[in-house]
Amino acid sequence: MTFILPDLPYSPQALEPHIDAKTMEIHHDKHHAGYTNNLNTFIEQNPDWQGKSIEEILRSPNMPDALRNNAGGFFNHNLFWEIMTPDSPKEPQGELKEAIDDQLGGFNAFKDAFKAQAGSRFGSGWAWLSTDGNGQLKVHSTPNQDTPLAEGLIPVLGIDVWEHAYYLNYQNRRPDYIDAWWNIVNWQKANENYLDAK
Ligand code: MN3
Repeated sequence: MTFILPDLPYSPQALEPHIDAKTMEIHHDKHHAGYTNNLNTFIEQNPDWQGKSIEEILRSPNMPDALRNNAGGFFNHNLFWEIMTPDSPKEPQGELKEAIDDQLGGFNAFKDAFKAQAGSRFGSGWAWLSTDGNGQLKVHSTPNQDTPLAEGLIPVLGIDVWEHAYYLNYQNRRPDYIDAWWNIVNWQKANENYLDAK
C-alpha cells in the first residue's frame, strides 16, 4: 500500500491572515510530503508493515521510531488540513457543540483548556480534542508526531504547534497563533469526526 499526499482542500493563501501562504506551502509541500515519502520508504523496506491502514499502523503497540514519527506525521497533517477552512462558522456545531457544553463547560472553557495544552506542550507536538468513541471528549496533547490513536482515542480536531506551523508569521508567539487559529476551525468537519467516531 502506498500512502498518497492529499492536496490542500483550499489554496495556500486561503487561511490568511491567520496562517500565511508561505507557511502553508512549506508545511504541506515539504513537511507533510516528507513524512509521506519517508512512511512509504519505510513500508517498502519493511514488508511486515505492508497491507495495513494508517490507523492500524498507528494503533500498533510496537512501532519503531521511524514508523511512529512518519506515520504520525502523515495522519496528523491529513486531519489538520481538513479541520481548517476559510469559511469557519467560528463556533462549535451540532452534537459536538452539545458535548462541549455538557462535558467541558462550554466553548470558552474548552478554548482555555485547549490553549493550555497547546501552549504548555514543550518543544514540538500537537493539542487535541479527542473522543473515546462513546461520545466522551478529552482535551490533551501529544509530543512530536504522536497521535491520539496510540492512546485509544479518536481525534476530533487538533492544532499543530511545531514551530514550522507558525514561525514565519508569529516567530516565538505561539499563544497568538493559537488565538488566531480559532478563526479558521472547520467546525462542521469537527462535528463529522465526532459523529463518525461513535
Ligand atoms: Mn506540521
